[in-house]
Amino acid sequence: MDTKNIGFNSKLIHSGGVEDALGSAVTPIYQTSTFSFKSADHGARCFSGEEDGYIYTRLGNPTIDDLENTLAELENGYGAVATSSGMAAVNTVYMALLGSGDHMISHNSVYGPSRSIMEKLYPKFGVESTYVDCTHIENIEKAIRPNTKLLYLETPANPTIGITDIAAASTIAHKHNILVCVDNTFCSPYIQKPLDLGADIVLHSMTKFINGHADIVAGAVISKTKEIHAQMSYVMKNMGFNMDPHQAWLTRRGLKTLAIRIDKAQANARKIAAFLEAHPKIEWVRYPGLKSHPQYALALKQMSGPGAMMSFEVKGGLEAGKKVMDNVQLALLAVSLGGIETLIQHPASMTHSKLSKEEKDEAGISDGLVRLSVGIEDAEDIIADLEHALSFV
Ligand code: LCS
Repeated sequence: MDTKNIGFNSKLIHSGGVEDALGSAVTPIYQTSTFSFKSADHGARCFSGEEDGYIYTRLGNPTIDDLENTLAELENGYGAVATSSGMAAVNTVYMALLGSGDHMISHNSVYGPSRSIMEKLYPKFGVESTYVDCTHIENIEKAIRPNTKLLYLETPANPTIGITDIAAASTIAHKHNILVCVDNTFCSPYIQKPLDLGADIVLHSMTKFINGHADIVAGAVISKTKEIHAQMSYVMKNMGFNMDPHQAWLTRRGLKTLAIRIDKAQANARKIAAFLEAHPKIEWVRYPGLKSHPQYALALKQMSGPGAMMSFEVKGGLEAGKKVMDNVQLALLAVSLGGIETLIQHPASMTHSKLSKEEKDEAGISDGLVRLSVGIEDAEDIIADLEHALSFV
């Protein structure tokens, strides 16, 4: 059916499907590396693009198409490329849009490797970057140079939960012919649609909310226009950042329950944030659903809900935070996020450990910051777990 004009929840279930000869309700796993041609001429037509047809799985596969088509519809983009990991998606964007002599501006607290590869690897290819606090929009304008090609945002940011105004940032960037990419991992399109707000590209670590079950690593890049999508597709296919069909099938299955998973995790997160904020042993809590969040009003404007990610600091800094992490029983002490299980971790020694002390300080990643990804367990049990762990402080 034509899924263009159906609602978000209906798209989660019905978009993308590739019809097969047996009428499968679910697009099957086409676990094949290659596809045979009907004739030499048919093969030539597929290669020239004269005829649509599958050639080789790195270049396209029906199970992967099912996922990519769905993602493009959910984010209101022209097209999507699915990648083997979120970092493959990040590299797809960097490689497609940046070359020797180009400059990128980004937010100072993005996922650790998204920043460290830009500062440690990309300078080898002549790419320059500036990291500023993009939650203060004037910092973006100040950082623009004549050679700036890309504004790379992550909002809410990992792990500070800082929120950048996507519409305002896109207006500034576009005045200077700069493309805007938003890492939408913390929200998913259920909560935030960066392309509708003015961005040109959206990326995801689908390892997180999109798949939602902590059983695969995956990524995606969704582009607003045909031209940008073609650039992303070229890099993905030729750098070999592609996804495996089985990985795509699992991701598409997980995606079907995105809205109901987020509804439950978010309802839990609201209760947990309120509990933590009122707790005498907690210094502060950063959660877009709390009025104390510095960008609370912006969160209400550009996100349809506060999500399920928060960070907080226990009074007593790192040692106190470690006591909490060592004494939780229901929550898993683990990196990653956006799954059905509650995860707790310490960014300064884990996900953001490759950043220098100065970079962490500048980004607001204090040694005592603890990050919580709220799952879909019973809120009372998560709260009881945190309360018990906090009793050790
Ligand atoms: N973007 C964001 C915002 C992320 O949080 C991550 C991973 C990535 C990109 C990279 O995706 P991956 O290649 O892992 O699929 N974030 C992680 C985290 O916070 N803990 O472990 C991984």
